[in-house]
Amino acid sequence: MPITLPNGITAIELADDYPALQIETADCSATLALNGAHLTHWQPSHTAHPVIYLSPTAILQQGKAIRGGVPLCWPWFNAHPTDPDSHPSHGVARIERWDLISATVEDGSAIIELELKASPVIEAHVPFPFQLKALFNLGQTCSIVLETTNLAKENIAVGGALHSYFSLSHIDNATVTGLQHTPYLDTAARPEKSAVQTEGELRFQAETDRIYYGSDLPARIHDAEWKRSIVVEKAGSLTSVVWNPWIEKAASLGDLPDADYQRFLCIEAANARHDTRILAPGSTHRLETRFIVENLS
Ligand code: TA6
Repeated sequence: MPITLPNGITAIELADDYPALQIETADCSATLALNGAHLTHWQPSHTAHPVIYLSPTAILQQGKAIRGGVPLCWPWFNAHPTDPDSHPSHGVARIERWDLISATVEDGSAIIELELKASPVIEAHVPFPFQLKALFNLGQTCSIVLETTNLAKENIAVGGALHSYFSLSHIDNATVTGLQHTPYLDTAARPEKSAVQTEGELRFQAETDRIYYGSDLPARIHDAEWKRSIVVEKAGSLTSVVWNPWIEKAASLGDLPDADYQRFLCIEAANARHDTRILAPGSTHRLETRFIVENLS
């Protein structure tokens, strides 16, 4: 990493040739891998448990997505819209090495900017020139911005998600509020089916894979055991995804311990399905999310 790092941010390796930044400030502890510009850990000083879940069997290898943390899914969400067999699920940004552009510490928060530069792998999957930046503000709260600028002479289509894995004491202790009366697509159902959420408190007893439509966040994850709520905000997104793989799907994932579906929940700020954005030449789209932890008395 050619830039000079300030006090509070140090360069580490999470595995051989797998560089990351370790952030230790008065306000938080965090870890940010350069592969995928992937936040793998964030814990503000006022909460006793990590906020972001990371699989203990996550694969830390170039070209592989990290299970857990906040994968930056770009420039499509889930399967490639037209040729899923030729392109990686959730795009290329989360599997490629990013460049560190700047890192500062201001008032207890680490402010870090990374950029994804074109590479043969990316050019094989992304048919347009772009600028892609990831901006992190890590302190008492956590903000992430994925900023796409269209460098092409024609419109481009950009989808994706900030695929945030939140750490739980146990899925049975977790409820989600803020999504009542919101329409969603149940993509775990076969065939997929549309519905409207009726319950004020969403609980989890099976595989849950829902794309909520509308500007439906903030949502709150309440953890009764850890006596905290995680507020998930977003901007630049009209679809939110709530995902837990549950037993069978968890067992099928080689980079997740079978029982660990009990230890996380994903709430994602997304540009999924019809919310894929069309960017005119020279225009910019910012997909944003922010996490706030509230301790419950
Ligand atoms: O965001 C939910 C989802 O699209 C699920 O359908 C599931 O595939 C999950 O993402 C994880 O995808 P990954 O490619 O990281 O295994």
